[in-house]
Amino acid sequence: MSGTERRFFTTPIYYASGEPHIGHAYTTILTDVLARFQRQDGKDVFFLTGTDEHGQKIQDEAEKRGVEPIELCDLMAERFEEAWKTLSISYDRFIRTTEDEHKAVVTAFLQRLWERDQIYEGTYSGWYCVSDERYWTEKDIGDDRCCQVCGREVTYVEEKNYFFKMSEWQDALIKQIEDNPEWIVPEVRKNEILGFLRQPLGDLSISRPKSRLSWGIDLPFDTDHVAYVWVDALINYLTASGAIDPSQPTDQQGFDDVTASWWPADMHLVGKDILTTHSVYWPTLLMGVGLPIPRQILAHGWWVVGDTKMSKSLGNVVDPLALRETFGTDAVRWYLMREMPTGGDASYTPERFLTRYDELSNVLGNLASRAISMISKYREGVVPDAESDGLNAAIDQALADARASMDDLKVHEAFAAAMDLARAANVYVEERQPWAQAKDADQAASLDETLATLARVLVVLCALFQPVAPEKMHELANRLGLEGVPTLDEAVTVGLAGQTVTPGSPLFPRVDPGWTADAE
Ligand code: ME8
Repeated sequence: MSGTERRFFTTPIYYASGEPHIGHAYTTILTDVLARFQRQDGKDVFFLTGTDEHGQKIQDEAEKRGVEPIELCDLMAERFEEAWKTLSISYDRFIRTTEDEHKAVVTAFLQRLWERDQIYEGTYSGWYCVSDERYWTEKDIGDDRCCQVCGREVTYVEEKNYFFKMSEWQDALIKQIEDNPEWIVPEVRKNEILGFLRQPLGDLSISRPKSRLSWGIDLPFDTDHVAYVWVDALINYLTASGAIDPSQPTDQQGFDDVTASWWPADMHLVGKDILTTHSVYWPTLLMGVGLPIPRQILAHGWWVVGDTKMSKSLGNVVDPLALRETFGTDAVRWYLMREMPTGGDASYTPERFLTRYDELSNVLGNLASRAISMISKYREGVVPDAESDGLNAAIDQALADARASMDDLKVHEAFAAAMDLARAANVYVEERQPWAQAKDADQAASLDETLATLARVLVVLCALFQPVAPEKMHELANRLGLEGVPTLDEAVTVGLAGQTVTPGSPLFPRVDPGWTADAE
């Protein structure tokens, strides 16, 4: 392997029982932005997403539609892949849990747990939520007998189950969280998990009897049972990492040495609804087979409209994903990233969307248009060979702030820093007044300097905004005469003198969507 630093990012794998929606889009765009930023910063990145295709929810939905489960999964996997294409998601691998490779890794993983005496047979009796695929205790469900996550009615089941000895790993998990305060971010979520771990941790049921649910992966040691869908789903991260080779004899499958693979993941990005599965079930399962655990878990908040979590049809509210038809993909990405403080909740309103779009259009788009058109008008499109360090301090500041914010996972702040640089460049134009410099032959050298500085700042902005606005920044790079968007390091060193720029229509044109923006 090369000495380049590597980063492995994952999104949740989304249930193939329904269409992609804005919530899925948010997590996936956030992951894409982090992945693109790290690539821009010279890292070797592996970005994984995919679909979760087994379990009761899928079986029930397929039955409702009168199709086979795999037909439903094929359809939905295609829908997700199409959605990610339209939203410019640069994933490296799209995994489906019905793939043979994944099934073989799950089988090897369970076999390994079994051989390490981490699994025992028992009876489960209690309440079960089909929709969330979760067991609940009498105490959890209260008098109304409803699921604590989705509010749907739960059903009573009594069945033979295999259990993973999760309780054995409670102390190790608490130590991991306490010793590594940044392992779960944001802090409020870490504290929730620590609070949860103050109670004794139970063992985890990892199987479902085939008599009730057949759509799953067989347990290697009892084929009358399939793996619990969450265990199956979490293992996707390991499958895609390439760490495990199930075709080898059990002692050579890779459980003892993962160095030749992408494992462990650098970051699992998830919504706060699935933090327990990722920060309790998953690491303890990994401890059970003796594998390293993921390096970090980021649990973000909800997009809401009023008091409602946005994860289905929005009725009369303008769907943010539909806005891409009017404003373009990059505008939707920008809004979602800039408006939600990473980790917190955010309220979606079309008015705020427009306010954020105006920022793109009036600050960044306007700067690009005026700088390129002045180079065309005053210097026939050729970037002058002159001093270009008029905005050096602002450039250094923006790069340092953006990198620090990305390291802190404050994506909204990283792009605020990038936008501040564009603002500073607009102020520079007002101060230098290139239109006045152009009228005075004595100021030709000063005009050269102004234009060279503006060309230089545009290259840096192009590199900084690329993770959130890949389409438009690609276009901007072309207009600046570059072959592609430079990395952050290249952007500060690339020489533009003598390069020909090409004017074009506004990058972020004014559009009248039929409503007005609120005040900033
Ligand atoms: O839970 N705001 O899949 P899922 C922000 N298959 N994000 C939201 C959101 C909202 N309003 N609504 C949904 C599953 N999300 C499992 C995962 S992983 C091994 C298995 C996002 O289709 C958020 O990332 O229900 C949440 O965690 C995810 O969609 C749930 O997607």
